[in-house]
Amino acid sequence: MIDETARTPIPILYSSKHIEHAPKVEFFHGRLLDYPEVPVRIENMKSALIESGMTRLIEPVTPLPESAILKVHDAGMIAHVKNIRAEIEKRSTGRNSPQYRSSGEDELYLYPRVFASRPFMRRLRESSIGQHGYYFFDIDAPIGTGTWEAALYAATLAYEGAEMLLRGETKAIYALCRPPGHHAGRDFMGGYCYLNNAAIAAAHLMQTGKIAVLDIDYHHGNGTQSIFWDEPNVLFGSIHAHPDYEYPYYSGHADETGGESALNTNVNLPMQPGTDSDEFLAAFDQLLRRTRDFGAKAIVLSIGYDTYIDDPLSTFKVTEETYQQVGAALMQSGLPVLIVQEGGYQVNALGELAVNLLRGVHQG
Ligand code: OKP
Ligand code: ZN
Repeated sequence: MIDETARTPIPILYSSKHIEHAPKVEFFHGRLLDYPEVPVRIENMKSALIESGMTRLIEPVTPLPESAILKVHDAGMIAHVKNIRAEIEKRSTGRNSPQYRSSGEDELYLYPRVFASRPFMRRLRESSIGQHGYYFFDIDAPIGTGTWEAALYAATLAYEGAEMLLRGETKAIYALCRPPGHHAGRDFMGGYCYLNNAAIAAAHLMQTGKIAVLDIDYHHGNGTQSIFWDEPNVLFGSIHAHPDYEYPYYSGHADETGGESALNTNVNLPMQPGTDSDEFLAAFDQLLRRTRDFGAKAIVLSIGYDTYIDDPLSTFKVTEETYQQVGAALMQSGLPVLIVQEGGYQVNALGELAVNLLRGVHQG
């Protein structure tokens, strides 16, 4: 056994602001299900990582500069998420509040419901509610009064991680972002995501040269892909469940290879249901090869543990040791690495899976 505490600790970035974002339900095929993207996900990872003895915890207390968000996101979308708070408060306490309350006990979250989805409806409205269906592409990312702060600090963690790499303080960092970000594009949100944490970090890291964003969450990172679609200096590589059978359905195909000014800088490796550890690791090696050929100066890893065999959202069969191999392979690239948390919903396993990943990073 290696004495893990004897090595330089890996910084982990955490903020307690995420706890105030806690939707209770999602609407799925006519049923109300428990919302899978819960605060305890991050709390479990945080405790396990501290107990592992491999890490040191950093909690930023001031948010990232707004200019860093605006490199990646539309100002109107940001204003919408910030301003909708007033709409929520009005509806929670106003004279018409009872009609919006189902039980009277839970905090109110606004869910998009009417979508500006065809040219004749695609008009940005003045009202908060009118804007809601313009900026969302699905109904899975509700907004409550704590959502903006949580998203802001999740982005801050990713940005601070990028800063630490730029200062050369460390070779690897883990940002425990929540809510996740990879489904958020320049001017759209959905799939539990509001601000694209990984993209904000990558955009900041671009000052050192070309950057690779490798996304190994179970779901295709449609937001990150779209943000860097026409950007020749960012390679976006993704392993995910094939969009023929899995969310987000409209992107993630292998023939999506980049915009006209960024040909072959987008690499999608869609996988079949039942994908196992060997297939997953082989695909990850492909992404690392592409990263090397691309000449990237740093890697942002969008990590989702929803590829895990026991994840409730997954059809993959990736086992717990596999994340250690991922971590080791990642460090074999020799590049500075920022790990950004995306999905993973088997809450009781997440601590172990995160520790395994860092064990690989530590040894690799
Ligand atoms: C976010 B991330 C399951 C419904 C699934 C959206 C999935 C978003 C995944 N009951 N809806 O990529 O892990
Ligand atoms: Zn996912």
